[in-house]
Amino acid sequence: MATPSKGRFITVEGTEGVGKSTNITYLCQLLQDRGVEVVLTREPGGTPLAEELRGMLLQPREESVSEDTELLLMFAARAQHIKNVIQPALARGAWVVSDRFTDATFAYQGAGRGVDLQQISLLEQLVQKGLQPDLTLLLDLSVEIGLKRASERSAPDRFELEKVAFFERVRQGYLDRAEADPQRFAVIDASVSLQQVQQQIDTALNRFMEASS
Ligand code: Z5A
Repeated sequence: MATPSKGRFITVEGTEGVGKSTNITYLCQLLQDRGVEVVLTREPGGTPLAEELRGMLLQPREESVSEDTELLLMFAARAQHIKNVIQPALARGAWVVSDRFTDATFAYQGAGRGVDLQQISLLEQLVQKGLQPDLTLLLDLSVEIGLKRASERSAPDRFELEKVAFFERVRQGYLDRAEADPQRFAVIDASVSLQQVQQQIDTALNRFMEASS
């Protein structure tokens, strides 16, 4: 299969414990096997400053964090990430694979916390200036199984301390975005075995590469 020369932006999304970290490694290997230069990154984070902001955002704390503070810190980290990592990589023709991007803001801060989606859209325009992922893999899994998988792996961060109802809203927020933009999203059933999840990722990537070559 011919490898497209232009840089592409792929994001991987989903609620807690859906297997993003596990499957991103697989996705990057698939791309490298096709001769693509891959830049693997994540949000919040991806640059030294943005990683500091990530630490502030995820650390459980006694002081309550206002929704606006959380939203603005997410976009502050994103602005730094876009300017210093994503744009330069795309400009030289590399493919950027990001563990989460702005769909997470619409799902967590929007659907989860109840922040007005139009306010998020305004910040999206300000910070991204039209930049959007070319492909988004949404790993979808019941909240119950995802939280169980995540809890077996590490201590909970500030988000993982939220109640099940919060994650149900986040999951629905993601599914609504996928339904509204089926061209960009591929919804992956993450409830099945790792091998079956990876088969679905293979299919989605093949379809995307054929469409963009
Ligand atoms: N956040 C936000 O609110 N707004 C935003 O705009 C952005 C982010 C960008 C950090 O994200 C937090 O930031 C996040 C949302 C918020 N909330 N939290 N917490 P993160 O992506 O760094 O953290 P995470 O969502 O908690 O990711 P995670 O817990 O690391 O999950 P994961 O990467 O999706 O899962 P995993 O580590 O690959 O897999 C979990 C376990 O399941 C592991 O033991 C695997 O071996 C196992 N696994 C994976 N796949 C399978 C299958 N198919 N079968 C069985 N077991 C499996």
